[in-house]
Amino acid sequence: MNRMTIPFVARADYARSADWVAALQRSMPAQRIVAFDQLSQSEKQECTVAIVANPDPQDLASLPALRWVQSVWAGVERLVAQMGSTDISIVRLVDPQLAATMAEAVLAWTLFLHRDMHTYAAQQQQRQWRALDYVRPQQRRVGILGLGSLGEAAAARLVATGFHVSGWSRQRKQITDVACFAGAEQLDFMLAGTDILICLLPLTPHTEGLLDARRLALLPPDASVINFARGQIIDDGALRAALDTGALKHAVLDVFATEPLPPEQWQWQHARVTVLPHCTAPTDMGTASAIVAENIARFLTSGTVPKSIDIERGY
Ligand code: NDP
Ligand code: OXD
Repeated sequence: MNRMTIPFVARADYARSADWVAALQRSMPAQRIVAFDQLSQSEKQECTVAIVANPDPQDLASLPALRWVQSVWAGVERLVAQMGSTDISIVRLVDPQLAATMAEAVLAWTLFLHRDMHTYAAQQQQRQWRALDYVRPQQRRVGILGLGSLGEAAAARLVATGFHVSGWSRQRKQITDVACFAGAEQLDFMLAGTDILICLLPLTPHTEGLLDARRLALLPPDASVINFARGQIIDDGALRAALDTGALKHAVLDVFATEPLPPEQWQWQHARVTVLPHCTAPTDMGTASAIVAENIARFLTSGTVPKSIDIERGY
């Protein structure tokens, strides 16, 4: 089989391009992996597959033979939105290591809220010596929005730690020890019984602004929110209002409508907000490169494009 040239396409300012090209090359020694800006005009005519990290769609448009792109990120919502209707298949990263990393982060920040670490940090600022009542994990109701590759792994981790776990997806799922819900009405029901709400949904036209003022108000008093998915899924004004009044106890936010979060944004200074710099589940270059290499090898031997996202559905 001829050596194929496969471009790695990322935004011009992406700092890790060279590292990715090296890692991907190591996992696919029989192919030639090359940064997009190193491609010659004739090579551009021939590329049928590209590996991407949040690419500029115009770069992809300059590859006329392109059949599919493999993202090294799990979330491809920006690419889907920017590509619009397209014949190019978009394959996102599905990596058990990524799911394990996310599940670890979900457990860590759920415990942060469950054991009131934010309250103790605030009390320390006031030199206040006050022990809060202990709540067993079995008494804490954790609800997960999105039971895909990340949500399901997170649910398993929370169940193993003893939490009372429920989850919501588009199609109702069956997961051992997880109360599963689907559809708009069941979402309202689930929210009313959720102390810690974790968002692991993709951003789509259906999920944008999903957690609005009405739905946030369904959460019981003292509930908290964790958003590890995409900022636009929670209505920013509604979240701020619920935190201002104390209707929501705390929010752990790893994702924002604009990233990096601009210095003037309210979340930085809000006493009830923990800001994280989109760091909860970084892609592991080693495991991801191996998965990408397998997908590309299968394509080269059988012509099979891996399962791609459904453009209509948005994820
Ligand atoms: P999946 O596609 O595997 O899972 C998505 C889940 O959301 C599925 O359970 C799906 O339901 C559900 N869902 C989608 N739309 C709706 C809807 N309208 N109503 C109800 N449920 C819905 O995605 P992943 O689990 O791999 O990733 C989820 C998101 O996590 C990514 O899109 C990305 O935004 C984010 N992410 C964040 C990272 C970080 O570091 N902060 C790292 C990686 C990803 P169904 O099962 O019925 O299809
Ligand atoms: C991803 C992310 O989608 O980091 O991989 O959000």
